[in-house]
Amino acid sequence: MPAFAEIQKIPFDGPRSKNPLAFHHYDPNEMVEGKPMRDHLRFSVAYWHTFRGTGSDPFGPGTMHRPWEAASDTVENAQNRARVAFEFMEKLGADFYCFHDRDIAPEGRSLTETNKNLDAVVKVLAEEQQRTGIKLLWGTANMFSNPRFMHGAATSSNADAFAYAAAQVKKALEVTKQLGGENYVFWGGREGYQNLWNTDMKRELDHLARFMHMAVDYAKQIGFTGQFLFEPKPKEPTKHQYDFDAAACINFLRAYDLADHVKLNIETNHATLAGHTMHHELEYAGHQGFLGSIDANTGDLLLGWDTDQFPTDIYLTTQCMLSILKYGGLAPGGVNFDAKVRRESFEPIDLFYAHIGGMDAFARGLKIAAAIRADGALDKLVRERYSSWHSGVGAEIEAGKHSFASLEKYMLEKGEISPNQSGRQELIENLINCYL
Ligand code: XUL
Ligand code: CO
Repeated sequence: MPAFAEIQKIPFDGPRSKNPLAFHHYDPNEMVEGKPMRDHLRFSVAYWHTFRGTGSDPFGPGTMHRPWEAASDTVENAQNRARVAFEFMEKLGADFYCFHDRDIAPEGRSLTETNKNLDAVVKVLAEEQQRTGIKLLWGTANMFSNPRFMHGAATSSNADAFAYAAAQVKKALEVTKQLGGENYVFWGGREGYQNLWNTDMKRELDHLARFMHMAVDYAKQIGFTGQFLFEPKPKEPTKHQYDFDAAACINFLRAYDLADHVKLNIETNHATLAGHTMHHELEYAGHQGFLGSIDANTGDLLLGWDTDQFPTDIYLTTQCMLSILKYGGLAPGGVNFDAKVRRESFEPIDLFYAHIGGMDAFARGLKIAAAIRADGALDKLVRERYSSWHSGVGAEIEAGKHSFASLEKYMLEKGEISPNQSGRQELIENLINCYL
Protein backbone atom coordinates (compact mmCIF):
# COMPACT_ATOMS: atom_id res chain seq x y z
CA MET A 1 0.00 0.00 0.00
CA PRO A 2 1.63 3.30 -1.04
CA ALA A 3 1.98 5.92 1.67
CA PHE A 4 0.95 8.76 -0.65
CA ALA A 5 -1.77 6.88 -2.54
CA GLU A 6 -3.78 9.98 -3.41
CA ILE A 7 -0.78 11.84 -4.89
CA GLN A 8 0.31 11.42 -8.50
CA LYS A 9 3.71 12.31 -9.90
CA ILE A 10 4.02 16.10 -9.61
CA PRO A 11 3.70 17.51 -13.13
CA PHE A 12 5.04 20.73 -14.62
CA ASP A 13 1.91 22.77 -15.32
CA GLY A 14 3.46 26.13 -16.20
CA PRO A 15 3.22 29.50 -14.44
CA ARG A 16 -0.51 30.06 -15.02
CA SER A 17 -1.66 26.88 -13.32
CA LYS A 18 -3.24 27.15 -9.87
CA ASN A 19 -2.70 23.48 -9.09
CA PRO A 20 -0.83 23.40 -5.75
CA LEU A 21 0.49 19.90 -6.52
CA ALA A 22 2.25 20.98 -9.73
CA PHE A 23 5.42 22.83 -10.60
CA HIS A 24 4.91 26.27 -12.04
CA HIS A 25 8.52 26.99 -12.91
CA TYR A 26 10.58 23.83 -12.45
CA ASP A 27 10.53 21.99 -15.76
CA PRO A 28 13.41 19.52 -15.39
CA ASN A 29 14.08 19.32 -19.11
CA GLU A 30 13.89 23.03 -19.93
CA MET A 31 17.23 24.19 -21.27
CA VAL A 32 18.92 27.12 -19.51
CA GLU A 33 22.35 28.28 -20.67
CA GLY A 34 22.62 25.11 -22.75
CA LYS A 35 21.87 22.67 -19.91
CA PRO A 36 18.61 21.12 -18.63
CA MET A 37 17.32 22.70 -15.41
CA ARG A 38 17.63 19.40 -13.53
CA ASP A 39 21.40 19.36 -14.19
CA HIS A 40 21.83 22.92 -12.97
CA LEU A 41 19.83 22.34 -9.82
CA ARG A 42 20.44 18.71 -8.83
CA PHE A 43 17.68 18.86 -6.21
CA SER A 44 18.12 16.73 -3.13
CA VAL A 45 15.75 15.79 -0.28
CA ALA A 46 17.24 15.82 3.24
CA TYR A 47 16.29 12.55 4.90
CA TRP A 48 16.69 13.87 8.44
CA HIS A 49 14.13 16.64 8.13
CA THR A 50 11.68 15.15 5.68
CA PHE A 51 11.55 11.62 7.09
CA ARG A 52 12.78 11.97 10.67
CA GLY A 53 11.41 15.38 11.59
CA THR A 54 8.59 15.10 14.10
CA GLY A 55 7.88 18.76 14.79
CA SER A 56 9.23 18.60 18.33
CA ASP A 57 10.80 21.74 19.77
CA PRO A 58 12.23 22.68 23.19
CA PHE A 59 8.70 23.53 24.34
CA GLY A 60 6.81 20.46 23.26
CA PRO A 61 6.79 17.06 21.58
CA GLY A 62 6.26 16.14 17.95
CA THR A 63 3.07 17.06 16.17
CA MET A 64 3.53 15.23 12.91
CA HIS A 65 1.28 12.36 12.05
CA ARG A 66 3.13 9.94 9.77
CA PRO A 67 0.83 6.97 9.17
CA TRP A 68 3.71 4.81 7.90
CA GLU A 69 5.72 5.08 11.14
CA ALA A 70 5.49 2.18 13.59
CA ALA A 71 5.60 2.97 17.30
CA SER A 72 9.05 1.43 17.88
CA ASP A 73 12.36 2.29 16.28
CA THR A 74 13.09 -1.09 14.66
CA VAL A 75 15.19 -1.92 11.61
CA GLU A 76 12.02 -3.13 9.91
CA ASN A 77 10.37 0.23 10.46
CA ALA A 78 13.50 1.97 9.14
CA GLN A 79 13.42 -0.19 6.01
CA ASN A 80 9.74 0.56 5.48
CA ARG A 81 10.42 4.28 5.97
CA ALA A 82 13.16 4.10 3.33
CA ARG A 83 10.65 2.73 0.82
CA VAL A 84 8.22 5.52 1.72
CA ALA A 85 11.01 8.06 1.26
CA PHE A 86 11.63 6.82 -2.26
CA GLU A 87 7.93 6.86 -3.07
CA PHE A 88 7.91 10.51 -1.97
CA MET A 89 11.04 11.46 -3.89
CA GLU A 90 9.89 9.67 -7.02
CA LYS A 91 6.52 11.42 -6.99
CA LEU A 92 8.20 14.75 -6.29
CA GLY A 93 10.76 14.29 -9.05
CA ALA A 94 13.85 14.96 -6.90
CA ASP A 95 16.94 13.44 -8.48
CA PHE A 96 19.00 13.13 -5.25
CA TYR A 97 18.79 12.66 -1.48
CA CYS A 98 21.17 13.02 1.49
CA PHE A 99 21.33 11.36 4.89
CA HIS A 100 23.18 11.08 8.18
CA ASP A 101 23.94 7.46 9.14
CA ARG A 102 21.70 7.67 12.20
CA ASP A 103 18.73 9.08 10.28
CA ILE A 104 18.36 6.01 8.17
CA ALA A 105 18.92 3.23 10.73
CA PRO A 106 18.52 2.94 14.50
CA GLU A 107 21.55 2.77 16.76
CA GLY A 108 22.05 -0.67 18.33
CA ARG A 109 23.43 -1.71 21.73
CA SER A 110 26.98 -1.92 20.36
CA LEU A 111 28.88 -0.51 17.40
CA THR A 112 28.73 -3.95 15.78
CA GLU A 113 24.94 -4.05 16.07
CA THR A 114 24.64 -0.44 14.89
CA ASN A 115 26.69 -1.21 11.78
CA LYS A 116 24.55 -4.27 11.13
CA ASN A 117 21.38 -2.16 11.37
CA LEU A 118 22.88 0.35 8.97
CA ASP A 119 23.75 -2.37 6.44
CA ALA A 120 20.20 -3.72 6.58
CA VAL A 121 18.74 -0.33 5.66
CA VAL A 122 21.46 0.49 3.11
CA LYS A 123 20.45 -2.69 1.30
CA VAL A 124 16.92 -1.29 0.87
CA LEU A 125 18.26 2.13 -0.16
CA ALA A 126 20.41 0.46 -2.82
CA GLU A 127 17.38 -1.44 -4.16
CA GLU A 128 15.28 1.71 -4.20
CA GLN A 129 18.01 3.73 -5.93
CA GLN A 130 18.20 0.99 -8.53
CA ARG A 131 14.42 0.93 -8.98
CA THR A 132 13.95 4.71 -9.27
CA GLY A 133 17.26 6.06 -10.59
CA ILE A 134 17.37 8.51 -7.66
CA LYS A 135 20.96 9.05 -6.51
CA LEU A 136 22.78 9.84 -3.29
CA LEU A 137 24.10 13.41 -3.35
CA TRP A 138 25.98 12.96 -0.09
CA GLY A 139 26.25 10.95 3.03
CA THR A 140 27.37 12.12 6.44
CA ALA A 141 27.61 10.91 10.03
CA ASN A 142 25.57 12.17 12.97
CA MET A 143 28.17 12.75 15.67
CA PHE A 144 26.16 15.18 17.75
CA SER A 145 23.00 13.47 19.04
CA ASN A 146 24.42 10.64 21.14
CA PRO A 147 25.55 11.79 24.65
CA ARG A 148 29.00 10.25 24.00
CA PHE A 149 29.61 13.31 21.79
CA MET A 150 28.67 15.88 24.45
CA HIS A 151 32.14 17.51 24.12
CA GLY A 152 32.24 17.12 20.35
CA ALA A 153 33.55 14.31 18.16
CA ALA A 154 36.86 15.03 16.41
CA THR A 155 37.39 17.98 18.80
CA SER A 156 36.28 16.19 21.97
CA SER A 157 38.39 16.43 25.11
CA ASN A 158 37.90 12.64 25.32
CA ALA A 159 40.20 10.64 23.00
CA ASP A 160 37.75 7.72 23.01
CA ALA A 161 35.05 9.97 21.54
CA PHE A 162 37.49 10.82 18.72
CA ALA A 163 38.12 7.10 18.19
CA TYR A 164 34.40 6.30 18.16
CA ALA A 165 33.81 9.12 15.64
CA ALA A 166 36.59 7.72 13.45
CA ALA A 167 34.98 4.29 13.48
CA GLN A 168 31.64 5.89 12.65
CA VAL A 169 32.96 7.94 9.71
CA LYS A 170 34.85 4.91 8.40
CA LYS A 171 31.56 3.05 8.16
CA ALA A 172 29.68 6.10 6.81
CA LEU A 173 32.27 6.44 4.03
CA GLU A 174 31.90 2.77 3.19
CA VAL A 175 28.11 2.99 2.82
CA THR A 176 28.32 6.32 0.97
CA LYS A 177 30.65 4.66 -1.51
CA GLN A 178 28.45 1.57 -1.70
CA LEU A 179 25.47 3.78 -2.62
CA GLY A 180 27.44 5.75 -5.21
CA GLY A 181 27.35 8.96 -3.11
CA GLU A 182 28.82 11.86 -5.05
CA ASN A 183 30.04 13.78 -1.98
CA TYR A 184 30.66 13.32 1.73
CA VAL A 185 29.85 16.15 4.18
CA PHE A 186 31.46 17.14 7.48
CA TRP A 187 29.32 19.37 9.60
CA GLY A 188 30.78 20.00 13.03
CA GLY A 189 27.71 19.19 15.09
CA ARG A 190 29.51 19.95 18.33
CA GLU A 191 32.95 20.80 16.98
CA GLY A 192 33.35 24.04 18.84
CA TYR A 193 33.27 25.27 22.42
CA GLN A 194 30.87 26.55 25.04
CA ASN A 195 33.58 28.10 27.19
CA LEU A 196 37.18 29.10 26.49
CA TRP A 197 38.33 28.69 30.12
CA ASN A 198 38.13 24.92 29.74
CA THR A 199 39.16 24.69 26.07
CA ASP A 200 42.50 24.11 24.37
CA MET A 201 41.50 25.55 21.01
CA LYS A 202 44.76 24.81 19.21
CA ARG A 203 44.73 21.19 20.30
CA GLU A 204 41.09 20.75 19.24
CA LEU A 205 41.73 22.26 15.80
CA ASP A 206 44.80 20.04 15.34
CA HIS A 207 42.61 17.03 16.15
CA LEU A 208 39.91 18.11 13.70
CA ALA A 209 42.53 18.36 10.95
CA ARG A 210 43.98 14.98 11.84
CA PHE A 211 40.49 13.51 11.67
CA MET A 212 39.83 14.96 8.21
CA HIS A 213 43.18 13.69 6.95
CA MET A 214 42.27 10.22 8.20
CA ALA A 215 38.99 10.45 6.27
CA VAL A 216 40.82 11.54 3.10
CA ASP A 217 43.30 8.66 3.53
CA TYR A 218 40.56 6.11 4.11
CA ALA A 219 38.61 7.35 1.08
CA LYS A 220 41.72 6.77 -1.01
CA GLN A 221 42.17 3.33 0.51
CA ILE A 222 38.64 2.16 -0.38
CA GLY A 223 38.46 4.01 -3.69
CA PHE A 224 35.78 6.53 -2.68
CA THR A 225 36.22 9.31 -5.24
CA GLY A 226 33.38 11.59 -4.09
CA GLN A 227 34.07 15.19 -3.11
CA PHE A 228 34.57 15.98 0.59
CA LEU A 229 32.62 19.00 1.80
CA PHE A 230 32.91 21.06 5.00
CA GLU A 231 29.70 22.88 6.04
CA PRO A 232 30.13 26.27 7.73
CA LYS A 233 27.93 27.20 10.70
CA PRO A 234 28.93 29.75 13.33
CA LYS A 235 27.01 28.59 16.38
CA GLU A 236 24.32 26.18 17.53
CA PRO A 237 24.56 23.81 19.27
CA THR A 238 27.84 25.22 20.61
CA LYS A 239 28.32 28.92 21.26
CA HIS A 240 31.21 28.97 18.79
CA GLN A 241 31.69 26.39 16.05
CA TYR A 242 35.12 26.05 14.44
CA ASP A 243 33.45 25.87 11.00
CA PHE A 244 32.17 29.43 11.60
CA ASP A 245 31.81 30.72 8.02
CA ALA A 246 33.29 30.21 4.55
CA ALA A 247 36.35 32.33 5.31
CA ALA A 248 37.13 30.51 8.58
CA CYS A 249 36.64 27.09 6.95
CA ILE A 250 38.87 27.97 4.01
CA ASN A 251 41.56 29.24 6.35
CA PHE A 252 41.37 26.00 8.33
CA LEU A 253 41.57 23.86 5.19
CA ARG A 254 44.56 25.81 3.88
CA ALA A 255 46.36 25.92 7.22
CA TYR A 256 46.10 22.16 7.64
CA ASP A 257 46.88 21.16 4.06
CA LEU A 258 43.36 19.96 3.28
CA ALA A 259 42.53 22.45 0.53
CA ASP A 260 43.09 19.95 -2.27
CA HIS A 261 40.61 17.50 -0.79
CA VAL A 262 37.75 19.46 0.75
CA LYS A 263 35.33 22.10 -0.58
CA LEU A 264 32.38 23.78 1.12
CA ASN A 265 28.70 23.03 1.51
CA ILE A 266 27.16 26.47 2.04
CA GLU A 267 23.84 26.83 3.88
CA THR A 268 21.64 29.94 3.85
CA ASN A 269 20.51 29.90 7.47
CA HIS A 270 24.08 29.30 8.63
CA ALA A 271 25.27 32.26 6.55
CA THR A 272 22.76 34.55 8.24
CA LEU A 273 23.62 33.22 11.71
CA ALA A 274 27.21 34.27 10.92
CA GLY A 275 26.01 37.80 10.13
CA HIS A 276 26.45 37.29 6.39
CA THR A 277 24.10 36.73 3.49
CA MET A 278 24.03 33.53 1.45
CA HIS A 279 25.16 35.66 -1.50
CA HIS A 280 28.25 36.74 0.46
CA GLU A 281 29.13 33.18 1.44
CA LEU A 282 28.69 31.88 -2.11
CA GLU A 283 30.79 34.69 -3.53
CA TYR A 284 33.50 34.13 -0.94
CA ALA A 285 33.64 30.36 -1.45
CA GLY A 286 33.27 30.75 -5.22
CA HIS A 287 36.11 33.16 -5.89
CA GLN A 288 38.42 31.14 -3.63
CA GLY A 289 37.61 27.95 -5.59
CA PHE A 290 35.82 26.20 -2.71
CA LEU A 291 32.18 26.20 -3.83
CA GLY A 292 31.03 22.59 -3.61
CA SER A 293 27.32 22.30 -2.84
CA ILE A 294 24.51 24.15 -1.08
CA ASP A 295 22.05 23.43 1.69
CA ALA A 296 19.04 25.40 0.50
CA ASN A 297 16.83 26.84 3.20
CA THR A 298 16.18 30.16 4.88
CA GLY A 299 15.95 31.58 8.38
CA ASP A 300 13.34 33.92 9.79
CA LEU A 301 14.20 37.61 10.03
CA LEU A 302 12.73 37.84 13.51
CA LEU A 303 14.05 34.59 14.99
CA GLY A 304 17.74 34.31 15.79
CA TRP A 305 18.24 30.59 15.38
CA ASP A 306 18.51 27.93 12.69
CA THR A 307 14.85 27.67 11.71
CA ASP A 308 15.64 25.73 8.51
CA GLN A 309 12.63 26.92 6.52
CA PHE A 310 12.01 26.13 2.88
CA PRO A 311 13.29 28.91 0.60
CA THR A 312 10.60 30.82 -1.31
CA ASP A 313 12.20 34.27 -1.65
CA ILE A 314 12.98 34.93 -5.31
CA TYR A 315 15.65 37.55 -4.51
CA LEU A 316 17.48 34.93 -2.47
CA THR A 317 17.30 32.21 -5.12
CA THR A 318 18.28 34.70 -7.86
CA GLN A 319 21.38 35.68 -5.88
CA CYS A 320 22.21 32.01 -5.26
CA MET A 321 21.88 31.13 -8.92
CA LEU A 322 23.83 34.18 -10.09
CA SER A 323 26.79 33.06 -7.99
CA ILE A 324 26.39 29.39 -8.88
CA LEU A 325 26.30 30.13 -12.63
CA LYS A 326 29.20 32.53 -12.29
CA TYR A 327 31.43 29.88 -10.70
CA GLY A 328 30.55 27.17 -13.21
CA GLY A 329 27.75 25.26 -11.44
CA LEU A 330 27.60 22.94 -8.44
CA ALA A 331 28.16 19.44 -9.81
CA PRO A 332 29.09 17.06 -8.27
CA GLY A 333 27.29 19.09 -5.58
CA GLY A 334 23.65 20.09 -5.74
CA VAL A 335 20.78 21.99 -4.12
CA ASN A 336 19.91 20.03 -0.98
CA PHE A 337 16.81 21.14 0.91
CA ASP A 338 18.16 21.13 4.43
CA ALA A 339 14.76 22.45 5.43
CA LYS A 340 11.79 21.34 7.47
CA VAL A 341 8.09 22.03 7.45
CA ARG A 342 6.82 24.09 10.38
CA ARG A 343 5.59 22.31 13.50
CA GLU A 344 2.07 23.40 12.65
CA SER A 345 2.29 21.93 9.13
CA PHE A 346 1.91 18.46 10.47
CA GLU A 347 0.26 16.61 7.59
CA PRO A 348 2.25 14.48 5.12
CA ILE A 349 0.94 16.52 2.18
CA ASP A 350 2.76 19.59 3.60
CA LEU A 351 6.03 17.83 2.68
CA PHE A 352 4.99 18.06 -0.98
CA TYR A 353 3.92 21.71 -0.79
CA ALA A 354 7.21 22.60 0.91
CA HIS A 355 9.48 20.91 -1.62
CA ILE A 356 7.46 22.07 -4.64
CA GLY A 357 7.75 25.66 -3.37
CA GLY A 358 11.50 25.39 -2.84
CA MET A 359 12.09 23.79 -6.22
CA ASP A 360 9.96 26.36 -8.01
CA ALA A 361 11.73 29.21 -6.20
CA PHE A 362 15.11 27.88 -7.34
CA ALA A 363 13.87 27.29 -10.88
CA ARG A 364 12.72 30.91 -11.02
CA GLY A 365 16.01 32.06 -9.54
CA LEU A 366 17.84 30.11 -12.22
CA LYS A 367 15.77 31.59 -15.05
CA ILE A 368 16.08 35.13 -13.69
CA ALA A 369 19.83 34.78 -13.14
CA ALA A 370 20.26 33.46 -16.69
CA ALA A 371 18.24 36.42 -18.04
CA ILE A 372 20.38 38.90 -16.06
CA ARG A 373 23.52 37.28 -17.43
CA ALA A 374 22.24 37.16 -21.01
CA ASP A 375 21.25 40.82 -20.90
CA GLY A 376 24.63 41.93 -19.59
CA ALA A 377 23.40 45.24 -18.12
CA LEU A 378 24.40 44.37 -14.55
CA ASP A 379 27.81 43.14 -15.62
CA LYS A 380 28.33 46.32 -17.61
CA LEU A 381 27.53 48.53 -14.60
CA VAL A 382 29.96 46.58 -12.42
CA ARG A 383 32.68 46.72 -15.07
CA GLU A 384 32.16 50.46 -15.50
CA ARG A 385 32.58 50.92 -11.75
CA TYR A 386 36.09 49.48 -12.07
CA SER A 387 36.97 51.22 -15.32
CA SER A 388 39.95 53.03 -13.74
CA TRP A 389 41.59 49.58 -13.57
CA HIS A 390 41.17 48.83 -17.27
CA SER A 391 44.00 51.04 -18.53
CA GLY A 392 46.64 53.48 -17.29
CA VAL A 393 47.87 53.24 -13.72
CA GLY A 394 45.16 50.71 -12.69
CA ALA A 395 46.12 48.21 -15.39
CA GLU A 396 49.81 48.75 -14.55
CA ILE A 397 49.21 48.05 -10.82
CA GLU A 398 47.27 44.88 -11.63
CA ALA A 399 50.13 43.78 -13.90
CA GLY A 400 52.58 44.16 -11.01
CA LYS A 401 54.45 47.03 -12.62
CA HIS A 402 54.32 49.40 -9.64
CA SER A 403 55.76 49.91 -6.17
CA PHE A 404 55.00 52.40 -3.38
CA ALA A 405 57.83 54.59 -4.72
CA SER A 406 56.56 54.65 -8.31
CA LEU A 407 53.00 55.35 -7.12
CA GLU A 408 54.26 58.19 -4.92
CA LYS A 409 55.94 59.67 -7.98
CA TYR A 410 52.72 59.24 -10.02
CA MET A 411 50.60 60.93 -7.36
CA LEU A 412 53.08 63.77 -6.74
CA GLU A 413 52.87 64.57 -10.43
CA LYS A 414 49.09 64.16 -10.66
CA GLY A 415 48.28 65.96 -7.39
CA GLU A 416 44.73 64.58 -6.85
CA ILE A 417 42.80 61.49 -7.88
CA SER A 418 40.49 61.45 -10.90
CA PRO A 419 36.86 62.04 -9.93
CA ASN A 420 35.09 59.07 -8.28
CA GLN A 421 32.08 57.48 -9.95
CA SER A 422 28.68 56.78 -8.43
CA GLY A 423 28.15 53.30 -6.98
CA ARG A 424 24.72 53.27 -8.70
CA GLN A 425 23.21 51.07 -5.99
CA GLU A 426 19.67 52.36 -6.47
CA LEU A 427 19.87 52.08 -10.25
CA ILE A 428 21.07 48.48 -9.90
CA GLU A 429 18.35 47.59 -7.39
CA ASN A 430 15.75 48.95 -9.83
CA LEU A 431 17.37 47.07 -12.68
CA ILE A 432 17.20 43.74 -10.79
CA ASN A 433 13.49 44.31 -10.15
CA CYS A 434 12.94 44.55 -13.92
CA TYR A 435 13.89 40.87 -14.28
CA LEU A 436 11.75 39.66 -11.39
C1 XUL B 1 22.78 21.44 10.86
C2 XUL B 1 22.98 21.08 9.46
C3 XUL B 1 23.29 19.65 9.23
C4 XUL B 1 24.22 19.39 8.10
C5 XUL B 1 24.59 17.95 7.93
O1 XUL B 1 22.50 22.77 11.06
O2 XUL B 1 22.88 21.90 8.59
O3 XUL B 1 22.10 18.96 9.09
O4 XUL B 1 23.70 19.84 6.89
O5 XUL B 1 25.12 17.39 9.08
CO1 CO C 1 23.01 21.76 6.52
